[in-house]
Amino acid sequence: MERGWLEALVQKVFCETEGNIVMVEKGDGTAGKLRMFDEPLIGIGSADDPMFLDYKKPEAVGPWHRSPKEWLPGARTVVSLFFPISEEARKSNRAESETPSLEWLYCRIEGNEFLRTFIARLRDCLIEEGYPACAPALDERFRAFMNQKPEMDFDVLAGGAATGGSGSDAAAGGLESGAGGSDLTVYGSMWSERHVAYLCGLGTFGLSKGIITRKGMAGRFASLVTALELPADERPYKGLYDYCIRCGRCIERCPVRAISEEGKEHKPCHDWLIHVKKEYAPRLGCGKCQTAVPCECRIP
Ligand code: B12
Ligand code: SF4
Ligand code: SF4
Repeated sequence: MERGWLEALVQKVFCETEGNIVMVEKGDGTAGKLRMFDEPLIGIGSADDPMFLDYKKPEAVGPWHRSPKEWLPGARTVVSLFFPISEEARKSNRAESETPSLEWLYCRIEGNEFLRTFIARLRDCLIEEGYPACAPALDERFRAFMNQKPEMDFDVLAGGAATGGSGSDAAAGGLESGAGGSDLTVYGSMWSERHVAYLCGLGTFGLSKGIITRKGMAGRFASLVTALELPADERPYKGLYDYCIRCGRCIERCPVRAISEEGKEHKPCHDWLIHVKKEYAPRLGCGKCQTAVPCECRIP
């Protein structure tokens, strides 16, 4: 099978999946239509890429990060997709220095729902064509950790092989991060979309920790693993941060100073998102570090 076949399938599913256009209800009682995402960029990686083993190291993601064959025995290919946030939604979030725009919040919540529907359909289309597939983010084994202790059935700090583990729910939080020993708590997940995107050649990390793609950083990722065999894309970079020019604009943009020249702290960012949710529930989001910055919609 060729890459062109997958590209055509992605485009078809993207156009046919409902939910990318939403009505944004403004506080003044008016409502306006918003197209949340542009067509996705596609990156293809090999399920056997040795970098997946590196991701199990504590300094990368951690031993709870599952490799493609742990999601789907027989996996050959990993497909990572970057959905750029539309100009309209990006523009709306550029203006304010602190409050996230309503359009941005819709892209985070309704947008996430759209992407879950999209990736489920893409997975099902591949299965119908005879290629087993799994979208880790939708898998019942998937867990994200928000300042939580990963509950694994092996010793995390001993670096044991990641073979399962019950994990914990992403909604909780509140513990101190960075602790050693058995109190280790992390921000992370069993399948990091950004690390998968990096491996699939879609882009590199930035100082603010988002991935900068050739359509910039303002956007969201989705991915799947499949038994369909396709040639992997070449990674057009060598270093983790190659696309970041270290201009420091994201440092200035962050309302809670979570970013510095040394990198980014997840806790103040997470606390800010919880604060935003108090006002805008059921929505949350921020993304100031991804808008009005040189890496917003291109490689700077
Ligand atoms: C947990 C989480 C959070 C946490 C912690 C963030 C984090 N960086 O981990 C909080 C709540 C703070 C958060 C906030 C936001 N998030 Co968030 N979040 C996630 C989630 C669920 C898991 C992330 C994860 O697994 N992290 C793992 C840890 C290890 O990552 P890390 O510390 O950054 O990784 C470093 C190390 O690995 C190090 N490293 C060391 N050695 C090595 C070796 C190798 C080989 C490599 C590659 C790396 C490496 O380099 C990395 C970068 O410095 C993902 C969804 C998913 N399943 O992936 C979304 C996700 C990362 N979030 C996303 C977004 C958009 C946001 C927000 C903008 C919220 C919003 N929508 O308004 C903010 C932005 C914050 C920021 N500046 O990055 C997007 C990112 C899009 C992008 N362009 O990159 C994701 C991918 C969701 C999605 N489906 O698109 N998020
Ligand atoms: S704003 Fe500048 S420093 Fe921050 S991630 Fe983008 S390019 Fe890097
Ligand atoms: S790091 Fe977090 S709090 Fe700071 S601008 Fe980015 S999303 Fe907002």
